Amino acid sequence: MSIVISGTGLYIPPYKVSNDELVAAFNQYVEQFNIENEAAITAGEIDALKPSSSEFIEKASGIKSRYVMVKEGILDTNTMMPLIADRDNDQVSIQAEMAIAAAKEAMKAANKTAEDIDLIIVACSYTQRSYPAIAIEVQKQLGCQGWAYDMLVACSSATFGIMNASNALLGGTAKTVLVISPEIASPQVNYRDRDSHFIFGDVATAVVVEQQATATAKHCFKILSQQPMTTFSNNIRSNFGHINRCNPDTMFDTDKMFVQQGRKVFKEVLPMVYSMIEQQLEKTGLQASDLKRLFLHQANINMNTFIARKVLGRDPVGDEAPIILHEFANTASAGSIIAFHRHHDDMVAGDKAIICSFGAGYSAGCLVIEHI
Ligand code: CO8
Repeated sequence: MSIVISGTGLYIPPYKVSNDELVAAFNQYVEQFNIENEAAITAGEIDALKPSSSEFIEKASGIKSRYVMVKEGILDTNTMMPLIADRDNDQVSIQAEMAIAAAKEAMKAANKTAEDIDLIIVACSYTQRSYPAIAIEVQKQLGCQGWAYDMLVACSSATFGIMNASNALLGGTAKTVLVISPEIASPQVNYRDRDSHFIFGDVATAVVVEQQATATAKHCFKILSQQPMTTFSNNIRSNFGHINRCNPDTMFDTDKMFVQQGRKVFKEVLPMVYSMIEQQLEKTGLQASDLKRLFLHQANINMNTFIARKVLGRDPVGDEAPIILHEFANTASAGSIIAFHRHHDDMVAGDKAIICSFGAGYSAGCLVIEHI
């Protein structure tokens, strides 16, 4: 049985935050902090905080701006988090709302209606609650039958989700699968941390996965090979979880947000990823020169350029390895799918590509695909 990706969808949140806006708020916070703590800083008890800069952010990461679901609060030095209002249980939750919008676009691209979908996988870095699953809420709102579940593998959630979809099709437990990645990262960003205040944005992506035999869309991509992998690391970590409330003294500490050793991640993840891509190409009997496009995880432009150069043996040209970081920032597992969504319209039968994720865990996932 051949499995294809037959549609993609993208939901862009309503608000944009530029580097300049974030840096202005951060630097105002730094100034306030240093004034308030002047005595302790002078006594050498604590270090003065250093300012951030838009130039550094763009050069180090390639990020120019990001989208967020709620902007209110992020730039206010007294809050520095999005002020997301609670919704009643009978209202659609914010994460389901994002997921539904992306899902509808993917279904349209794949020529599918709610009756066709019999499995929904919500695959992302965080879900706003543990139960009922966001995927089951989306299932109800879309009017689909079958089954649905949530899964979390940080930046590799979308690729692992597509692999799970493919396994469900092969196992006969589903006929048409929606894999949705509503990444609402902004609540987990420490906007007071110079090293990471600029990294993330919110977004939702969706893909439809089905058998080649049922696919009717204009752009269908057969999955030639797929490989997930994980290896434990504390270098990207968040200790946020349901146990936090059991220690009121530490429940709001900064380790409950996104924390990383960015340099270490950069150095350790790169070799892991390009050797994985090489293995996948070998497994499918392909050369790097057979690839029309590399849809890579979007965490850092220098990382993407390095991987593309290593795989291709030269610098990528044109949109061979598309970058969406400048507009969206790091959107965790949605990044490689946004690149795929935005840059596949010109692909024709026989064109091959990879979709590759990498991030916290560590985790990495690689799919080799071919336009049929
Ligand atoms: N402004 C100005 N200067 C700064 C700033 C700033 N904001 N931050 C750091 N600097 C300074 C540093 O102090 C340092 O100065 P000095 O040389 O004097 O010590 C200098 O700039 C260089 O600092 P770095 O070495 O840290 O800079 P890098 O070039 O390494 O860039 C990056 C930092 C951008 C973080 C980079 O290391 C990177 O992108 N690494 C890869 C990280 C990565 O891929 N992580 C994956 C995370 S995504 C993921 O797994 C998903 C998790 C789940 C989702 C979470 C949602 C919230």
